[in-house]
Amino acid sequence: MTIHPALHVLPEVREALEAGRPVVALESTIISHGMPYPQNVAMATEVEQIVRDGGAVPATIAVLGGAPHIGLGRHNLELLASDPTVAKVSIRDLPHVIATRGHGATTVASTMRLAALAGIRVFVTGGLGGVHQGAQDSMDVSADLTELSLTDVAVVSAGVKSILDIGRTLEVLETLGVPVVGYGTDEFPSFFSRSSGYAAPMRVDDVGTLAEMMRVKWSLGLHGGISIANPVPAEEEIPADRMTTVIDAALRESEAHGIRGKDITPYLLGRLVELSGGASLKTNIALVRSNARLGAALAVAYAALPD
Ligand code: PSU
Ligand code: MN
Repeated sequence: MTIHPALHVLPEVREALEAGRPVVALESTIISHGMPYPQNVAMATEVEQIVRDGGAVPATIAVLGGAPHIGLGRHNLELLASDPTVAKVSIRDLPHVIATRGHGATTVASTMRLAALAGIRVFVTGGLGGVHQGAQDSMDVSADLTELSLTDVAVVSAGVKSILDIGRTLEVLETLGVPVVGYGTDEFPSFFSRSSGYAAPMRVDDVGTLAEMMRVKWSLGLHGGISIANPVPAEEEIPADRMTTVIDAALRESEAHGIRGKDITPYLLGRLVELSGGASLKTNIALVRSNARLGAALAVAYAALPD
């Protein structure tokens, strides 16, 4: 696997990639636009340590001064967490932020693409983007879904929040040929809650089988990602009915304020933290920790497969 020459790869990450050792990609929109400061930088630092403790090298991905970075030092994590000029960068935004030498926090879609250009096959995040509620009219469907259909990276998340239309999101992923796996669960999780009312399209209970799915899929030339939905630990979940009240209030406010496009997800996440009195943030951090443990174990299992 060659590493694309435009990437700035942290030496530790480059050495691991060249030696075929496990590496886990981490996104940065969750840092810059998904959580408040300073909990965001604490989360980002802790999650990197969890990946290390699990036997893999963490590579947080972002665009800094127009350069796509694979792996960040402390100073850059702090910048992403606190600098208000950091743009939210999805796939369509990559050429602009690079050409204008800007700072960009990468979404699931753009993190996947940059990870793949570095040869990283496992990526850990909190929640996927998807089909927004009301997308029948607004046509607001996250580029995360198209990217999952294109790019060969396994993405560990805690499912899809009910700020999105979970049923339609699952339908689009099926159309795009993306395997959606419930990890240790028959039900697709809804981020804050272990339940969603929707069945997980398939279930796997061990990382060895997940690694084998990755190998099989790509060796058959079935390009694209695998979505691994890891339910939030039971002791940390917020029951779906309690979250629904908060989410409905946030959605009504976003409509009243005319929030649209790339601003809607960050707006809703911020309001959820406020309206839940901080409970949503606590659960968000807990589920990212749990996803990091699973992602590290998966990267280790995938690296151990025979060539
Ligand atoms: N869901 C979260 N936290 C996040 C995001 C989603 O719980 O930080 C971010 C991710 O980076 C995801 C992006 O890729 O929002 C989706 O944004 P959009 O719908 O504009 O594609
Ligand atoms: Mn959108």
